[in-house]
Amino acid sequence: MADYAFLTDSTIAEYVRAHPQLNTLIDADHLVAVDEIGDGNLNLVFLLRDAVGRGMCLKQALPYVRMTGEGWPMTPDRARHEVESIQTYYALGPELLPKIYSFDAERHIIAMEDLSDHEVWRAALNQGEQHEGAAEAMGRFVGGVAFGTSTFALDREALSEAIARTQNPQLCVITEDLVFTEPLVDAGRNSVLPANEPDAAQFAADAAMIRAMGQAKWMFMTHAEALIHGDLHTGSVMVRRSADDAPCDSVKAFDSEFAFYGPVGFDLGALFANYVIAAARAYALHEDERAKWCLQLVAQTWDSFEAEFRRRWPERRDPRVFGDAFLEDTMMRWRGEAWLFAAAKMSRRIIGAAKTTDIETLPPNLREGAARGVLQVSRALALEWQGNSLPEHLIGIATNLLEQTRTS
Ligand code: SR1
Ligand code: MG
Repeated sequence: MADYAFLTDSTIAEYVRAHPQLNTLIDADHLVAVDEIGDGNLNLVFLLRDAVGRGMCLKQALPYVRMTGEGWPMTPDRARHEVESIQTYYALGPELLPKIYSFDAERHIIAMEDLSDHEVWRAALNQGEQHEGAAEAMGRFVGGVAFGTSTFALDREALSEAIARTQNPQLCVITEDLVFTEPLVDAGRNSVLPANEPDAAQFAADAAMIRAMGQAKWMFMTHAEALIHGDLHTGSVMVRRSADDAPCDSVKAFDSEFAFYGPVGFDLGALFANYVIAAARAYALHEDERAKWCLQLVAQTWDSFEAEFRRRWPERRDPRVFGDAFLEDTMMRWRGEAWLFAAAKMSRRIIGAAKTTDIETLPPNLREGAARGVLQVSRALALEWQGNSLPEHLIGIATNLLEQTRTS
């Protein structure tokens, strides 16, 4: 039994009324819409609108995983991790984050900016929309976080305090199990189409994949480089543009409840993986030009990540040993690690729990090839992550494999 009350349509107005700082932003006595819109795996998400058109989002962490129900308990303290990480990121550059209005630590409720003039990027990609500038913005976001929350920007005491405060073991274990382990070792949560069972079996028996996932999991568990988002897939990004052919005028990262001090390549790999998944969908639908556009996002994110990190580099705290040779080594290392984490992040979405709508909403005859293609790209990246990790090489590998494996 939870020891706090869950929000419902009928208690939301009372909740807002009881919090004067919220009641000045939206009129609880004249709400014209209260919609529960949570489509993620974990939380309740309500969107409110008042009679003069003002909106607000209230997000509440449940004490269990929403996707499965009470049988999978999960700390609601994840809401604090989300709020604190957003506040940290916000201080580095507010334009890429939602505004936080309040945080209720007893009921694990975050009140934040209504972004209903934005779309979830994954939904937009699924509809064939091409939001220019979003991948570049997310690269800039990861670059800013990689520098601004790390030893390059913080003194030792502040860094140690930040690492201690942001320990997030229960959420990390989800990732360690679902992303790195279970695609190889089924814990009863895996599922694929019957036609993809041989693909999943080959994947689990692939010695290079097992070796690579060991490396990836160990890095995830031990490399406390920066306050990474921890779940930066295209469903954790909101995009907005003024017209179909206009570039994005707003891009927001949200849902950072998995944030902790981890490896920078993990967030890059999450983005790369989801671009490959979006491309697999586009290839399956024979939208080849759009598939190529999706894959180009890998280069856009990498380039803007690198540019942002290099832009900040002259401000680093300790240039005595963190010199330019170190910078080059680190960039190269992160680029390879992004391949490794991309391999993990794309395969878990095919084999394990918590799949993606990009693939799952394809009809089975097309899904078969798209799933096979993503698994083959994953295996290729796991084999080559320590070699040529230029974005163009990843794009080439994915183009060839996704084109070859699609089914009709
Ligand atoms: C049990 S949570 C499953 C997944 O949902 C989140 O979005 C994360 O990706 C997590 O792995
Ligand atoms: Mg999420």
